Amino acid sequence: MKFNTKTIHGGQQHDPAYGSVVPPIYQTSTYAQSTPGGHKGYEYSRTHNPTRNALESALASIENGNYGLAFGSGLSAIDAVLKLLKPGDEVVSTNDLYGGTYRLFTKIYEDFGIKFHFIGMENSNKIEAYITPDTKLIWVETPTNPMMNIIDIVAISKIAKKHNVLLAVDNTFATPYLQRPLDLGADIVMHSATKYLGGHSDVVMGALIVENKDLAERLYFIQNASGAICGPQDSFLVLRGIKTLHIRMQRHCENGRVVAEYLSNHPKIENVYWPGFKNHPNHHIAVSQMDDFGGMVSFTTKGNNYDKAIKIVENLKIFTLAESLGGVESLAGHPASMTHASIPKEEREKTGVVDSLIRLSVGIEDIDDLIADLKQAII
Ligand code: P1T
Repeated sequence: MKFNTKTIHGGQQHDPAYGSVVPPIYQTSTYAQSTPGGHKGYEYSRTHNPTRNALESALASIENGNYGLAFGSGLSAIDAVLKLLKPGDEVVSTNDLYGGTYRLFTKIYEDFGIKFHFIGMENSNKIEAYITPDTKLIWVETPTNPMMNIIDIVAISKIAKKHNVLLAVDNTFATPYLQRPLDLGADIVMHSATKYLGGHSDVVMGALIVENKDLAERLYFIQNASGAICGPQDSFLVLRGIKTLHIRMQRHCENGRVVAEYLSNHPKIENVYWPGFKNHPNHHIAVSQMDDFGGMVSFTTKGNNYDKAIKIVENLKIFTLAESLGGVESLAGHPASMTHASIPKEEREKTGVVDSLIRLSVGIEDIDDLIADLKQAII
């Protein structure tokens, strides 16, 4: 089955009860048993729920994995991966990453005795120096949030395999429409399904997808034992979102390209971060591991003025000033004061998250309206 067919049919079957074509929302916490243990495969909805299972099968299918797991948020999915570790273990992580992920690593898991090395991974040769016998996980976000750095998944997976370390890739920005990390050698794919997978800014959800059975079993154990699952209504919504992922992503990519090119020719703009530019430092890697460049674009204005950046995001009328990304509607954010405010200023500035940085999630509206909005907003 090819990708566009998978988004609609992958891992799906008509509901066995009445043949319903769309998986019903099984809004139940529990399931009747005829005798203790005498049930139809479902006993309690933290452990299994048919609507969530339908979604988990779809997730596995679109990421070319064998097992999918859905969680109550992207961060709870990451949290489940971290629970594979124990005190004394070390993690090598991308230094430019979602602020909430950084906060989870440094404010929660460092206290549990896990050591994190945050490094720029644009040059994959740099990683090996940080790997010790205690390293158990390499955490990669690509493209990174918000600087749009591109990390070479194949190269890093070779290093991970050589040292017997798990490689997890946060595939939120690219989605499997553009990039399939398991095919590139990753062990775990993670998503904030809140974003492109859901696609309509109406659900908060996370996902993990793996190929390996033992790893899947460990993660299912954590999912059930820790309990950060998502509900059936949200599972239904994300399953519905996935069915149009391919056509939405196609338009996100088309609009993202026009916005990136418009900004790069704008006299008041200093830098535009978008992996589709030939002069993006890892454009060649983006070309090799992604099928297009996505709908996320970040930029800075000349003079790096905080107040001016705030004014620009306030001026926007069709782009909504809001946290999050990946929905059909265009959003704009100011990472330094919003999504990445939990990273200390000196740390975030090292990776380029300066005061004038603005991040756009380019939606699927008419591109002329989006360009006109940017034109009137940029001062
Ligand atoms: O918000 P949540 O569903 O818990 O997902 C966290 C997360 C993980 N990984 C990436 C790459 C993300 O972008 C996010 C969430 N990001 C935002 C809310 C944001 O505006 O960047």
